[in-house]
Parts: sequence; structure tokens; C-alpha cells
Amino acid sequence: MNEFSITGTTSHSTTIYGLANGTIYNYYIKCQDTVGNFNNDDFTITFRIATAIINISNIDDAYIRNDVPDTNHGGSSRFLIDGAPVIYRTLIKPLDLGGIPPNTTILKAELVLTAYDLGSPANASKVLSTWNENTVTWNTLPAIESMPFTTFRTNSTTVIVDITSLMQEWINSEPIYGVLLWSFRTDGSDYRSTEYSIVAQRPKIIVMI
Ligand SMILES: [Ca+2]
Ligand SMILES: [Ca+2]
Repeated sequence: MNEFSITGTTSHSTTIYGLANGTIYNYYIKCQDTVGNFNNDDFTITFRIATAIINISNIDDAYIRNDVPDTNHGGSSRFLIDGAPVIYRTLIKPLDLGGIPPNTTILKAELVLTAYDLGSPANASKVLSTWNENTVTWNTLPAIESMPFTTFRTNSTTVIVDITSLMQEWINSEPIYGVLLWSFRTDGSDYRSTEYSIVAQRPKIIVMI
């Protein structure tokens, strides 16, 4: 049995040692207040320790804009997300899955972006048909799933989009068409693309398995 090392009003924590990669753990929590009330049922916390963290950097990205609807911007060193007055949307997809075997269980997958102009929260939607970084335009936008699968904050230099469920689909052999990043708000955000000179600031996908 472990006792909480930090406890108090409603926040309790303790560090657990000696855990092994790839192992699932179940912990059962019991608490008691200062007058002796305690929970009769164990509260269960289940988690698994990741076996590996894979970095995917082989990525295509291209933004599109509605005021020049036939122009391709896939070779730009930046991409943008904005809702008005000009609408900027960005397509982004991995070109490989970092060698992760098919049907591997994904614990977490994050698309990590470097922003140089911060903005309002934005949406990520699943792309449903193929597109080419060097040709895609506003007028040739691929099919997009109607509801975004997540909303993410763009108010810090490192912007993280949780793509865990989508990565699991790709690992399970669904076609990889990537995501569309978009916003209907007026405070847009601007990012370094995969063409940017500083490699560390290019988009990447970090996968925990
Ligand atoms: Ca690009
Ligand atoms: Ca902004």
C-alpha cells in the first residue's frame, strides 16, 4: 500500500516508482476526511506505461486561402489558420507512420506545431480524400468530415493537436489523408511549415505506444 505523499483538501498525489514499460497497472484509492468519513468503494485508476515514443517528421503541409482560390501554397515556409477577413485553412498529413506496426494500440498521438503568431482556438477535422501538397488549392479542397474531431488552443508558441483517435485509424490501415486545421474566428495563428529552415520548428507528430 502507498500513502499519499502530498495530501490536503481536495488534491492528493504521490510518486510511484518501479513501473515497467508496456505494463498495465490498476491502483485502488481510498480516502478519509479529517472527521473520519471514508469511501466504502475503491476508486480505480488504470493506466499503461508507454513502451516507446515515436517521432514522425516526414510530413506534408499546405495552406489554402479563399481570396486566391486557385493558388497553391504548399511550398511556403509557413502556414496559417484564420477565419476572417481572409479565410486561411491548412492541410497537414504524415507521409509515413514511423514504422509503427499495423494494429498497434496508440496511447497518445500529438501533432506538434510551432506558432510565430498566436491566436484564437482552432478546429481540426478529418480529411476524407486525397490531396497533393504541391497542387491543392481552395478550389480543390479534398472532402472533409463535417464535424471537427477536436478543438485546440493556439495561444502559445507550441501548439498541440490531439490526433490520437485518427492515428489509431491510420495504424489500423485506414488511408492517411491527414487533417484540416481551420477556424471561424478573426484572430488567426501562423506557423512554421515543413519547408521552414529551422528543422526543430517544423511540424512533427509524437506518438506514444
Ligand atoms: Ca509544405
Ligand atoms: Ca494572431
